[in-house]
This record gives sequence, structure tokens and C-alpha cells, in this order.
Amino acid sequence: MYSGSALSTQGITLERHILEQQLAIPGATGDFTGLFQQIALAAKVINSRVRSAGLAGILGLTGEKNIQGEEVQKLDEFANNVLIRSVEAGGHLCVMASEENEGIVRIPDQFPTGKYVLMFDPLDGSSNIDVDINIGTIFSIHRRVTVGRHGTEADCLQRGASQVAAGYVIYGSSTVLVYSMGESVHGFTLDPAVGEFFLSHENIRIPPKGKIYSVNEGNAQLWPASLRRWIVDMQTPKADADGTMGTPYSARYVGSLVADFHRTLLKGGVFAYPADKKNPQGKLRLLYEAAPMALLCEAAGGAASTGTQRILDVAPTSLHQRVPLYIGSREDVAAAERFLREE
Ligand code: P6P
Repeated sequence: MYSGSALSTQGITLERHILEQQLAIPGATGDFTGLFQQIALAAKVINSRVRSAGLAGILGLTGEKNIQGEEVQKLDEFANNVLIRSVEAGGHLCVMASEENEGIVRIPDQFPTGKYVLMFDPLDGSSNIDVDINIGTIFSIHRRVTVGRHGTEADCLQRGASQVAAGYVIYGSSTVLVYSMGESVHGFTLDPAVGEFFLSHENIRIPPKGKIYSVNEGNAQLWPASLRRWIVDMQTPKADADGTMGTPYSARYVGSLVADFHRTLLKGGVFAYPADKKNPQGKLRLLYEAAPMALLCEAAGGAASTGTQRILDVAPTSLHQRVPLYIGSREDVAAAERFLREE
């Protein structure tokens, strides 16, 4: 027998969901909905190319290096250009920033500008492209804080707590777009036959405590001893209340932030990219990796920390600054912070 709620949930497109969320926000103009539609279109185009990359013979390195000093994969460039071209003409943005661009990305003079700021990692985990492991696009949206036709770097250097929205697209066994405006988190799965994202994960909540930890243990000898003790603690079975021996945490590490975070968000546990002797500020970027993931995680009931400070409270000082990241279930992140406070 038809159940209205079942069909309606299956039939909710990303566009309809954003619109309904927008209507709940006083003074919303629909400007935001338009921007989201353009981001979703870019995701569909990137998805199509990611799925056919091996066939299109565009895998492999262009040989150039991005500002991170990393070899630039052709798909990185493609994804970056698709995102920029999809949103630059819409009149919703005053400025952009991308992992692939050293400075801010200016809205071309022939296009109108708007009140939002978009920052993104166009294809995170790109080192996994050639081995067909999940990769993703991460985005963060702020309202501008400056006046005048064009935005400036100051519009980008805002605390994560002031994000209007954040999200990611994971190009995995299916293509899922997850977004939040700060209150709740929702996931949409792309139906390639229809070319639409349909609501598939309504109101995602992360468990208060998980049983999975996710960190690159190859760096363990570069960590402080307190961090190694944290990992050993999770590897140590704890006796249950009735004295029966419990099970240790499982270790899962993909090496692609979007994949590791998506699993953490849905199953609980903790992902960490700590500071170490090689990366004294950590490896992950604040503005377009840690901060958007932190907004999503907190909106789902989790926590995100540098180990000593809430990620969403970090005051940015440069576009590509890096931060240590501990993110996931509240109790697991709190445990990491406790160990890090020890000498
Ligand atoms: P490592 C991918 O290059 C990335 O930026 C993130 O997606 C991922 O979490 C991290 O680096 C993996 O880094 O040093 O463990 O290979």
C-alpha cells in the first residue's frame, strides 16, 4: 500500500529540500538556492568525468605543481575549472577561494556579484584517483563581510562558525552530496538515470561514541608520545561493566578525507590528522577542508577540534593555512583531547 511519507522522502530532490530549508529562514531570498543548484550541477559534471576518467585517458599527472607543492592531476584542474565556471556568472558570489588557486578567485568583471563567498577543495584525495579510491569535492559558504562590488581575502578569512552552509560530494560506489546549514545534516544520492540528487540520508546524526579510529599510523613516530598512548588506548580491549572483555576499536584509513569523514559521520568514531614533526600545523587546510567538515560534524551532534581548540572558533590568518584535525563522535574527540593534554 502506498505510504505517502515513503514516496515523498524518496522523491525529495536536493533543489526542493534547499528551497524548503530556505523558506524556513526569515528574509531568505532564494539567492542561496540558486547558488546551491549551481554547485550541484558542477558536482554532476565532475562526477561524470570522474566516472569515465580511466577511459578518457586523462589520468596521470600534468606535471605541474599546485601551491601545495603537490603534483596536479588533470582531474583536479578539470574539477576546479568546472566549479568556477558553474558559479561565477550567477551573481550570487563576491569572491571565491580554491585549493588549486594561490590567491582569491575574482568574479570576472562581465558578471554581477552577490553576497556569498564560496571556498572549496575541488577534488580532495586526488592522489587516490589513479587507484580508483573514493575522492570528493568539499565546499564552504559564508556571507561577505566587506562592501563594494568585489569581495576580498577578508571575506574568506572568517571563522568556521560563521559559515552559512557547508557540504561535500563523495564520488564513491554511489555519488552522494551531504550538506548542512548548521542545524541538521542531510545526504542526497545521485540517480544517474535521472541526473537528480534525491534525499537518501535525512537528518544524519553521529553516535556519541564509536568503535573506529582513522589516522595514518605511518606517522606515529613523528607524533608526541601522548598521541601514541591515545591510539594504544583504543587498541586495548576494555572490560565491560559485568567484567566481560570488550573489543578494541577497528582501524580504517582510506587516505581521502571525504571518504574517511563520510564513514565517520555515518558510523561514528574518530578521524584524525594530527600535527607531527613533518607537519607542525597538521596537513589539512582550515578554510576548505577542516571548517566545512566541522560544521557538518557539529550539526550532526559530533565535535571537531585542533586537539586544543574547537575548529569552528579558529580565526583564519591565510587562505591555505593548515590545522591539526580531530573530528567525529563527541566522546572520542574528547578522549583525544584528554590524552593530548598529558605530557
Ligand atoms: P596522508 C589527500 O591528499 C588529503 O589531503 C586528504 O584527503 C587525506 O585525508 C590526507 O591528505 C591523507 O594524507 O598523509 O595520510 O596520505
